[in-house]
Amino acid sequence: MRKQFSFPIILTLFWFSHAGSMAPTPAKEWTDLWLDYRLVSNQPLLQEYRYNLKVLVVSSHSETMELAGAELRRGLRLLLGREVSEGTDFEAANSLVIGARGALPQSILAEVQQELNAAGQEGYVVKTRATPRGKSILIVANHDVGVLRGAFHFLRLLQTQQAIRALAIVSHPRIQYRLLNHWDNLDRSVERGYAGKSLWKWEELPGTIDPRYHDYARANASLGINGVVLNNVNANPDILKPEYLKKVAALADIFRPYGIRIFLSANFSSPISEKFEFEARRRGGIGDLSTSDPLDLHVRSWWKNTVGEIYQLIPDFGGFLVKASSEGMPGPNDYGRTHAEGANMLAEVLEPYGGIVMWRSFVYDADVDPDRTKRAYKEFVPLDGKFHSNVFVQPKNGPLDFQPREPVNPLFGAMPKTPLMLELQLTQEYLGHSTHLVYLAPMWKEYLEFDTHANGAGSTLASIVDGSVHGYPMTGIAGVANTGDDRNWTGHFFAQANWYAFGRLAWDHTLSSEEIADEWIGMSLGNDTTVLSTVRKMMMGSWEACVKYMTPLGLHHIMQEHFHYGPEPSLDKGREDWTSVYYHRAGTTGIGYNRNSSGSNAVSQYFSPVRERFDDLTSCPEEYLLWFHHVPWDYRTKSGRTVWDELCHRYHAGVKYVAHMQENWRSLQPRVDPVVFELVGEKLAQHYRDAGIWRDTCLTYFQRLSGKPIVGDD
Ligand code: GCW
Repeated sequence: MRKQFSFPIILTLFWFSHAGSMAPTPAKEWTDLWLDYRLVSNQPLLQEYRYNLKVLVVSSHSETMELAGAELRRGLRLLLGREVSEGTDFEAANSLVIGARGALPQSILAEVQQELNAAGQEGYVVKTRATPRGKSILIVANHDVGVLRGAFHFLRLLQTQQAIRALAIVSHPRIQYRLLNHWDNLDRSVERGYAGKSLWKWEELPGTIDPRYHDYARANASLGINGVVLNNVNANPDILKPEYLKKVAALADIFRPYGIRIFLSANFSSPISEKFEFEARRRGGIGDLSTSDPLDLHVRSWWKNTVGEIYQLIPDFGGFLVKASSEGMPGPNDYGRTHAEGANMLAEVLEPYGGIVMWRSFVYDADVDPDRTKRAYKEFVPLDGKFHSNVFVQPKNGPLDFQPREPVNPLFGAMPKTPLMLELQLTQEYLGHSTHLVYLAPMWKEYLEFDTHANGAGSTLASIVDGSVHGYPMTGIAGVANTGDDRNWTGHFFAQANWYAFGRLAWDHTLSSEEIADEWIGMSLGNDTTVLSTVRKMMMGSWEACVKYMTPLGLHHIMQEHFHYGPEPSLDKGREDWTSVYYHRAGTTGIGYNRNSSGSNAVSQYFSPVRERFDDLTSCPEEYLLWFHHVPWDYRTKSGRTVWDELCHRYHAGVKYVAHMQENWRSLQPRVDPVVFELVGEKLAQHYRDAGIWRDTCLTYFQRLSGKPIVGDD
């Protein structure tokens, strides 16, 4: 039945069925993401909010302050169900006063001086204030963009139905560069994108401005994301041509008032003439040179001119993200130069403008080591201290490639003199694309909280990335975006939560996954307590379930080649070709990749005592068992089951969890928006089918090697 209704028909039916009722609940506005302010349902709170929020006082006028004012006006109108009046009296009771330092009267400044100092360049203060005539609420900051972020924070309090009687919030980001990386191509395809085409309509820009650019910037501003890399790291050199730079500049103009700077991925061959035809990714560039050797003076001046042109158009351009000498992309290695020489050449020309280079460490040159997971460390650690001060090296969270679960990338902690920008992946390349419901915050927290012991106990990944361990002069975090032009932005409604969670953690990595889930659910699905507790439970276990039905016990990279969605454990192209059998190393006697000290010794790249913990079979966490060890099929795991039985158990448990999610979701039918209910239900049905395929394919394949019966109850 369900499938007979197309999406617009469902919407129309829903609208008609509610059109005559007293208080129609509109179908969820997809474009608003977590910002579709709905009337506060808790009556006492609604009265309290209405009483306290009668007047809005906006202290000054700039594009950013206009945005903050408009957001509050709209938000309050929808949340409180009535207009707030505009005022100019900073001392009025029951008012909301917003302003940046320079525009605040002395009386207010004197009261918030300390908090403003603590809020820093990017943060804000939200504070209840006693005026001579009663109470007011201040949203103040050192700069306008802080006020905008504070406005979003304040609205979030109302959306999640928090008390606002005595506010004393000072918030500032723990990490300086908080970026989304788009792997968007100029033809609007998106590498590893599962939510439609690219948001950037290059063919229309700069003349036509899609309103979604504003919606996108608004959503990011609500999270405090302050930079966007527009194009794929497998970069097309054309992005640096003047006609494209004009398009980029148009986007920069839109994003600027939201506190978001533009960055671009640069192709290392850009200075080379297009007449030079190379293979696939090493195509010619857009310049007139025959080389892109970073030490060549012509190459350096080509970049200098190009960067100069960029800053003419985009005075606050952020800098370049570079994938070089990696997966066929050109780079300094082509000329016998190091990554540092390549990165520094770009850093030098960006430096006078305050621009930075983000140089990815995702390299795995087969000549470096037979174990792919060891290669980036071996290439990059010797370069520590050789990069210019405006260069980040950007490693992925794990040493392989965004697997459902990996141990932490050992580069973190091993480059104390080089700021490392953590790269996470929001788009679910290896975690079920936009079909599986997988809440990624618990995974990111597992990485962030992992203690590397780089500088003794307490050297968590988060404290390396935020600069507290090595005192980095700049700090950064990047997330590979999961957005596209799909109506719901991310393909799966629940994938919006990963965008949200990334932004929140980038701002404050100490937030818990539960807190973030609660915020997102409250803002996106409402504050019904049953909805909150049921959806939170679904989300919180969803990543662990995905690990179980895909790659339990430390298995990795057994996905279908190229597509990376379904299982293909039998994929074999010879040992050194990094296909499934290279990674799982399953045979008739056992399973797992021996990376301990008797094997590839990848464990040696970790700090003591992590190294010893991973090295020793008995102390190695079982989550990474088959990542670091090859064990016989009869090896006893901590549960008392053999490794074979444990694999069976986990594959079954993972799939069962998806069935539970389906049941839980069904139970929410009367409580959530019907369109969301329907579409998520359909996704979950496919999720369940495909998780079953993972379980059956993997267990059948491994069984042929273990020779043991598949155990488990379904
Ligand atoms: O995981 C691999 C992906 C590639 C991606 C590459 C990278 C952008 O399969 O699609 O290319 O990682 O991170 O550079």
